[in-house]
Amino acid sequence: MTGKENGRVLLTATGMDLDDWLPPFAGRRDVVLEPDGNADPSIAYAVVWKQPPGILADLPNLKAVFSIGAGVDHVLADDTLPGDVPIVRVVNENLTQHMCEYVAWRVLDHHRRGQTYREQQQSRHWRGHAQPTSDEVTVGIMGFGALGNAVADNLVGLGFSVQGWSRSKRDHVRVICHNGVDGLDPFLTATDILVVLLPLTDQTAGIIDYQLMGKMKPDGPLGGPVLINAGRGGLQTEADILRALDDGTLHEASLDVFETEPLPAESPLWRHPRVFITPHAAAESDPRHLVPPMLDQMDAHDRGEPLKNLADRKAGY
Ligand code: NDP
Ligand code: OXD
Repeated sequence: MTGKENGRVLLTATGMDLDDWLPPFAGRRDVVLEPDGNADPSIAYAVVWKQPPGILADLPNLKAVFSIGAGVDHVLADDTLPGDVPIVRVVNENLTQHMCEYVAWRVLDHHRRGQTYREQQQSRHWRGHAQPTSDEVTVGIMGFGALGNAVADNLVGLGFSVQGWSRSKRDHVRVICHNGVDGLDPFLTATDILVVLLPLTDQTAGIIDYQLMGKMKPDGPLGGPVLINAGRGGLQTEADILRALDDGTLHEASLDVFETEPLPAESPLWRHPRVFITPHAAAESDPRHLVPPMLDQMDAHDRGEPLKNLADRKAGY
């Protein structure tokens, strides 16, 4: 096959450079960056990151939309999205590995007092601090799905005590699992480091607020609770994070995602001495690893096989 025989792929994104996404499609499917006219019949699949609203509205032969990320909030934000088209999200070893690395890096940096030692280095101050072992620290993973489970396995391997919180009941041999609204308080009160890996939905928007941070274990071995958010910025209230940091409710934070991205230059988070910022880079979507399985799924679907890793549109993730 040259790619001509198959339906074409619409590749569209906002705020992201697509140059690296084109080569992996070569020889398998033709890619277009814009539909030919309003009701382009040649497009069978769309691969999207924050698609321009309306671009998917009138494609008569659109069979599925592939999200460029694990989250699908950016796809569902488009009110004109056809109601019956399946949405495939990313569940991929490479992306998972990136997230495991990011979370291990941030957890270990807070655990090993990275910020304190960086400040001491600035003033050439030579002083060691008492160091708890990892099993004395409880990491609570909020959002215990594909990424949360892999991150948990990795942290268990590093010796941390790990808990998970999900919507439905989950089990894990080495992780204490909590779920639902009733499970949230017991999960939070035992947590020293909160790792947020939730999707952004109507239920989770704004969940990381002052009240929630105030429920975390106040007197743990790290000098206070730590927040790591690698889920979505819409999950957090940044004014509450600043308030919690400044009144001691929260000890430190690592934030990869923000209410507004890019994080505006005037945000006080940039300058806060106990906040570590990365620019939504915890787990980049690498086209070399993500496009081949997307193409395989498109071919399989054309042969009549069911799509894998479908988002539940009603649940919003
Ligand atoms: P999954 O869908 O596999 O897991 C989501 C988890 O969140 C599940 O455990 C789910 O519960 C839980 N959850 C959803 N809603 C609720 C709720 N209302 N209450 C309690 N738990 C809830 O997603 P992934 O693990 O693949 O990805 C998670 C998120 O990570 C993505 O949606 C995306 O926003 C973010 N992400 C960020 C990246 C970055 O670079 N910063 C990169 C990749 C992803 P249940 O198990 O019961 O379904
Ligand atoms: C994702 C992301 O959802 O990169 O995969 O944010």
